[in-house]
Amino acid sequence: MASVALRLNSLLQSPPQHVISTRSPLLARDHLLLSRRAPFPRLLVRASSSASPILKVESIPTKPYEGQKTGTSGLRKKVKVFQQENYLANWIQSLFNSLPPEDYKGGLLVLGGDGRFFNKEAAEIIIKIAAGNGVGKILVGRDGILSTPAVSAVIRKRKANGGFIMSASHNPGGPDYDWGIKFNYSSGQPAPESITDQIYGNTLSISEIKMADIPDVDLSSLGTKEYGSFTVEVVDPVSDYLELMETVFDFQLIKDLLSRPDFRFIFDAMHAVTGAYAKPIFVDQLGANPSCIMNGVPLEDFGHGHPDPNLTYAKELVQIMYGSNAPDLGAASDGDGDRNMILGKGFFITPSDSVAIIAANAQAAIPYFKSGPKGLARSMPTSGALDRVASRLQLPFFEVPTGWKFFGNLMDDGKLSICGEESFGTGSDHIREKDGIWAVLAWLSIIGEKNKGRKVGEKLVSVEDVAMEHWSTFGRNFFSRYDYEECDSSKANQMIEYLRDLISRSKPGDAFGNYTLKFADDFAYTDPVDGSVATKQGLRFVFADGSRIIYRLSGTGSAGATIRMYIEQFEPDASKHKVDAQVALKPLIELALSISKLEQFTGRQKPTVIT
Ligand code: VG1
Ligand code: CO
Repeated sequence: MASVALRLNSLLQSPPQHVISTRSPLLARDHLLLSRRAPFPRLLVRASSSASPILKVESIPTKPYEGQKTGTSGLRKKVKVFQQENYLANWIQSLFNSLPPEDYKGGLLVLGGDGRFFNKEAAEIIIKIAAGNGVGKILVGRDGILSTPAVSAVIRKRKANGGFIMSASHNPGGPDYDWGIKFNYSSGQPAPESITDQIYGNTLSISEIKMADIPDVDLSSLGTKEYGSFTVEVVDPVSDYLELMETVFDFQLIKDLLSRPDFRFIFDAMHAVTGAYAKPIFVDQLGANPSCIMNGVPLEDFGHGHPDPNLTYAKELVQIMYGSNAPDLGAASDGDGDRNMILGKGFFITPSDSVAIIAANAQAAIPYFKSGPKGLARSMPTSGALDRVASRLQLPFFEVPTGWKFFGNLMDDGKLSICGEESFGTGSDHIREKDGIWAVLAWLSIIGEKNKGRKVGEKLVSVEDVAMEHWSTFGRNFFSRYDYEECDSSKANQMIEYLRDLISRSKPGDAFGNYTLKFADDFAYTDPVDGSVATKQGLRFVFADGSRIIYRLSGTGSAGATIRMYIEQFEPDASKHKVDAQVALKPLIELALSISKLEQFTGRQKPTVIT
């Protein structure tokens, strides 16, 4: 689809009239948003328009704001920034200004979010601007709730032209914290940079917002409301998504596992959006005990928490899973429901291993993959565990930059089924987003499959057993990520520049401590489907034994700079697989700190988060 986006881009350079006049050839192609929809009336629906029925649209003068550039995943800023007059409205209008009118006029859009503070006001603004720009219908999750994977699922199922996700994902919420907005297009995929760059360009020159003069819409009850030619339908946030999950997984297999008296499961929704999905799916459909859900009510400030399912921020769950009498499988998801963390009894599955283990077991345990996955992919900093599965299963394999948007083209092109990121993102081509609940269902399926037919009282195959068995087959890729959050931006940039310079001076064979350099570079990616190129995607030092050190700056923060340092080392010897990753990786971590002079540049002695 991004190839189409790129072609559209060149069209978008021209004035809109030109786009309208080239409408037929555009519609003849499998183009960006409206490919699956009938043509729409292209007249602007204005008070002065002769079109009928009439929706009153106001033209609101506005001035550009600086800095409305999207990062790894959408536009994220402090709530107070978004609360400035027309700040959100400018971005939404700029988005409509970036799309060919055929891609939204009279069309269908989806709107939902993770329930965080400011979502309610934001939803009303988005609805009015969508109506003001001639959108035909908007589907909104009840109370404005839809997880990121659910938005992707709804867009695909309802053949919508695209959708908005109101979320800053794993960033904290509340009046003093973060808010965010993402746009996905008709395949359910996050908008590629070719579109987000257009939006950013338009935010710098915007002068008018088109807003429909309609009352605030009551989003608390299901049903349809019509305002002239514009319709709002409030939908159940769970049903389309649940229906999809039922086609992907063998629910009976999972039910059988969850009903065993010798198996206990616990899910931490972190007071975020999966709270709305956990009970209907795990309890009502799959028969889990209602007490298995922790923090299951979505709250505007996530209960003062940081809704990031990792060992630092999901500490309540981690304590339970590492405590006495721990459940057999523990899982958590993030603000918008696209991330997941999987834990066994006193055992952490790194996301890099998780995607590899899911891929290795998918065909046996998950009906959606009964003919085997088509191909596998990971983001560059994610460990090479998945590469080993791809090579053993003789599957096409891809390494893409950080950010889910890079997987979509490969999926649309039929090249990719299962993929993941080290940042607790795992998913497949059932939608075009990473999917937290999907990953939990995948793990329940794997454990269910491995224990099928085992009698109560027999030892069950545990999460740890599955990992140990995987490592003994494929070897273990020890992996860790150190995050240094909210560093001084200029100092972080100086460190990156220093490393770029070091890379330019380094050559294969150079010694770095006890390691011999194979190559060092700044990762660049050429999309095999549309040929688009992404550069400066992370600084890599790859050593002769396959060990890697990677540095990048986060593109999702809202204050300062977050430095991410990724460390990986392969260990084929099964007798060493039980070693703690921090112990196994200690020499490489020390080398990474010394190569980068991280402490000198940033003054930080310790990371804020270790994965
Ligand atoms: C982080 C992760 C990246 C992920 C992105 C969005 O980006 O590293 O793998 O795709 O967040 O996840 P960055 O640029 O901060 O490293 V989510 O759950 O916040 O939408
Ligand atoms: Co997220």
